[in-house]
Amino acid sequence: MKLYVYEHCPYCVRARMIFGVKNIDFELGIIMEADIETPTKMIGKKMVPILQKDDGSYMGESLDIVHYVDQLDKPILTADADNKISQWEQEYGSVIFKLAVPRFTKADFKELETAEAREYFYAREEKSFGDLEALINMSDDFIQQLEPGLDVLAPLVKERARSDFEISDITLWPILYSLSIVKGVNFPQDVKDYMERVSGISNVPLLFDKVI
Ligand SMILES: N[C@@H](CCC(=O)N[C@@H](CS)C(=O)NCC(=O)O)C(=O)O
Repeated sequence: MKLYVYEHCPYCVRARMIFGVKNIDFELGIIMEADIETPTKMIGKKMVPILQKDDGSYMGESLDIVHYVDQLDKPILTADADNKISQWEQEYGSVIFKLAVPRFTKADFKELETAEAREYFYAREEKSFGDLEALINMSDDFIQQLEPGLDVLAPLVKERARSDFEISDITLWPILYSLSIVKGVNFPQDVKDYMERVSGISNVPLLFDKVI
């Protein structure tokens, strides 16, 4: 199977995680940001992640891919989402993306390796988020808004360490993956431990080496 992604994309991270957690072999393919044609041929629109199954057919939508891969052998994602984690994602996801997305546009990701791709991505994200430089300049305020949320998250993820890997890990961890590109965030130790532990079992590296 081949999974097509953008490296920065948190939805793509969801799909990468299930392969890592279940230790299933797959090939990782990168689609360039300005490439409209390739994904459109596969699933009818410019969107990733896209899974190419062994029969050659394509599947989009991160959670559909996650569940498809999970059910290939002994499903592990049997529990419902943890409500407290879902609420936390709702409450703090938006400030995390205001911090992470402007940095994604400046970082060293494979899908941004050409000037055309980076320009395309910058324009795409400005359309969704507004002035990206203004967001960068507001980083201290956003970090201040976020840090109480990380304190709320600490006991929740500590608890997660005692349970099996679940769908809430698939939805929460990519948000923390995104946050790991942001310089100057004080992660409570339990959150840092969770980020590192799930990175290990998912085989998806965090972005600490790219911090901006
Ligand atoms: N609902 C989709 C959302 C995926 C998504 O929004 N992917 C973004 C990249 S992070 C994308 O492909 N955006 C359109 C584009 O590249 O122009 C899923 O869960 O897979």
